[in-house]
Amino acid sequence: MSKPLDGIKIIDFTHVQAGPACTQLLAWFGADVIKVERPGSGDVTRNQLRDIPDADALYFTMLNSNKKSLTLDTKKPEGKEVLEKLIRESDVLVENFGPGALDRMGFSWERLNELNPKMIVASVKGFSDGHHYDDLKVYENVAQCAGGAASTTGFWDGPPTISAAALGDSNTGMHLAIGILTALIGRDKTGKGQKVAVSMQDSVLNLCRVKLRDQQRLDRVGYLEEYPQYPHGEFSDVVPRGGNAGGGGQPGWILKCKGWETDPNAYIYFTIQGHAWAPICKALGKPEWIDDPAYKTAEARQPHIFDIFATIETWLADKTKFEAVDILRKFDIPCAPVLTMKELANDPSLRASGTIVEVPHSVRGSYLTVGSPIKFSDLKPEVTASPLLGEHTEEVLASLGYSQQEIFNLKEIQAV
Ligand code: CAO
Repeated sequence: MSKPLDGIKIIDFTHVQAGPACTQLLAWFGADVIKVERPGSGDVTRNQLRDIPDADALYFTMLNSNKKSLTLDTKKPEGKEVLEKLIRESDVLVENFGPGALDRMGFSWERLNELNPKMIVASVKGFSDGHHYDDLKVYENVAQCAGGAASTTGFWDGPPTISAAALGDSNTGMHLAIGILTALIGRDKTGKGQKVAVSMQDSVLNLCRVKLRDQQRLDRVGYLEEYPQYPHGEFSDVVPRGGNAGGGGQPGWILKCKGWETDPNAYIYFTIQGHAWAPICKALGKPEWIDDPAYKTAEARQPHIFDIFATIETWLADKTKFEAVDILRKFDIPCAPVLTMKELANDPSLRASGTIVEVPHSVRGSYLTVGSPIKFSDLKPEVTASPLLGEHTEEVLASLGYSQQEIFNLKEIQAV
């Protein structure tokens, strides 16, 4: 079956997570993604957090499916020559090296544009060009701190907290994928390539948009009525950490269910939608709350919202998280069990939808990974194994016109 990105050739000069997440997505949708890796070692994640000796780590396999691997020492003149050939016939180059690394290698934007004016050059950096921190190397948690996520995550009486979700890495990769696809559509109109840059700080901040909303509301009125600090606690002049409070206009919290004393994940998230107050009262067996002036409106409920949550927890005490959700869903209440990775890995719905997939691998046996979260009516992305280091070196070099002898020579001088 043909795929929308068939025929788009991408030089994947990425490593760790942010860049590989982007190119993996494009590979699922049909792009020919050639991962360029340093001979002998390759992407550092091949070796990080290994669970099977001598097999590529899951960190690598889960971010590099559907790609080819070409080993190439791009600091050697012979390696540079191969890369130049590849650049001349590719559509996109994606990189997430530390600041200045590509320039030092001799492949500045100007040089790349000269080699192939139609090529899109896409980069991830920690901070945007010209930012006062643009010389910094950045990993996930650094970005979460710099992008406003850490100062607004966690509980008010604890330290700034990092989210387990890869807001800095994979999220930035997704932003970059959107930028690349936009530039490809732009190229269809202009015939020209362009530079696409996404910073991890900006991508985190983009997801923290509602917190910037809250800062401005706080500046204006001095309080934030949906935060647990309202109305009994104090507000300073910065957006506080709100624990598990709902971020929009719907109060919500994580509530204990049966078994919470021994199971750290026996919880549900419960949302109190304003217009769903009557069904909530019915579900909880509290019909008298429906018209009680102390409960009837969101404004009346807010001062004692935690007493309401405590009442709901009493109702939950003899129900597992799954039983509770099965009851509450009948009343149209937005809620979900707090699911563990083990539960998600074995969830039949996620297996059926291709969100969790099992991928055969020649060295590991098989492994689980997250498939495409984007579903199409005319495309079913198939996830294939990540490549072994240099698995496609000969194939790619031959496609560039190198003879067997020339490939042998490149290997001899360890340029590939
Ligand atoms: N052949 C020869 N050299 C190669 C090569 C190849 N195929 N591929 C990479 N290299 C070289 C680069 O030229 C560079 O060399 P110099 O520093 O001498 O110029 C070096 O390898 C890579 O440097 P780096 O700064 O990218 O790597 P690092 O491990 O020191 O830093 C990271 C890693 C992620 C902090 C940094 O790359 C970075 O800040 N990237 C941008 C932000 C980013 O994407 N972070 C997210 C990572 S996911 O958590």
